[in-house]
Amino acid sequence: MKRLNSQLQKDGAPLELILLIRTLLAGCKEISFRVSQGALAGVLGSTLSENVQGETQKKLDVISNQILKDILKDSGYVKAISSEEEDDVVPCHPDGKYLVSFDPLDGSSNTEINSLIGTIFSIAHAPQWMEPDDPSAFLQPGTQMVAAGYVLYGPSTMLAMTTGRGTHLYTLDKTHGGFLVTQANIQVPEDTAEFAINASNQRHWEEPIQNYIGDLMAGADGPRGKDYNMRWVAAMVGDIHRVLCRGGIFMYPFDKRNPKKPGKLRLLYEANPMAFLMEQAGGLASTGEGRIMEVMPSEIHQRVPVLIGSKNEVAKCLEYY
Ligand code: AFP
Repeated sequence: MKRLNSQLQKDGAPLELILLIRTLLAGCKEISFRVSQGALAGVLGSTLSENVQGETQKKLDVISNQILKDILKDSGYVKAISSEEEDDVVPCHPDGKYLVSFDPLDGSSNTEINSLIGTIFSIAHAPQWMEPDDPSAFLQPGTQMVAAGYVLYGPSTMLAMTTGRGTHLYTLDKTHGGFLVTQANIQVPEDTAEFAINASNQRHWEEPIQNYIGDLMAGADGPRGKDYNMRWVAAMVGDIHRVLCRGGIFMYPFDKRNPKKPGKLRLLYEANPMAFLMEQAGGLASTGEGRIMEVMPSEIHQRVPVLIGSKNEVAKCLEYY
């Protein structure tokens, strides 16, 4: 099986980017180890603090954030970091060539039930003019990403990653500590009969998504003429992994509750990296109004609506908008 390095070289990734990715993944391996220790290592449960989003932080949120922050700051490859768990950007090395954005532990409520969680990341070039503590350099559209991926801490630890030459799946071989390619150039099936949405929010949705989901629920008796199944992991990383592997549509749509929060998911840490992975695997990723990767961020913690997955199903959903 091909190793991470060989795949990245084959895809034409520059040496410094390869070294940065290896550094980031070394941090993820440590997170994977801590996660697998669970209650034995005392890493489960909540802290008494809240993050900038007003969410109570889990111990594993804080631990994972610290691991990634420390390893990336020390590496010298990174000029600044933005993290879902940090209020502001974290300045790193003044000569670092890259910017890294991450959600250190996506789906952290799942830690309490030993269910799927993961780390989501994206990498972009750091402009030369940028001061390491300047957040404005992070305000670039997702089309500027040079790499993105997630590490899924499940029954096996898996990595899905793209550097713009296809999306590849890797599995962590814990016997020697390396990620091996277990599926190169994964292609998302274009059609599907599976969807993922938190239906408890239905009364807050806008009309297009109400109508679309209504038609899916009507199944074989409705206009779509077939029965659909529904799945919800409560960790985007788990839902997107399923969609990448066997097709589907994942939605966290615009929701009328709070106009300041157009959707729940964060553009930089969740929507953009997943959109890059999905597009590179032949899928689509939209806000309902346009391509996720073309959204110009106005602030680092910005939230966006997300409709992502199998090409024909996302296209069908967009017809309702
Ligand atoms: P946490 O990491 O704070 O648990 O949030 C996970 C998440 O942002 C995303 O991964 C899920 O798809 C979504 O929230 C689940 O949200 P609800 O099930 O609460 O609607």
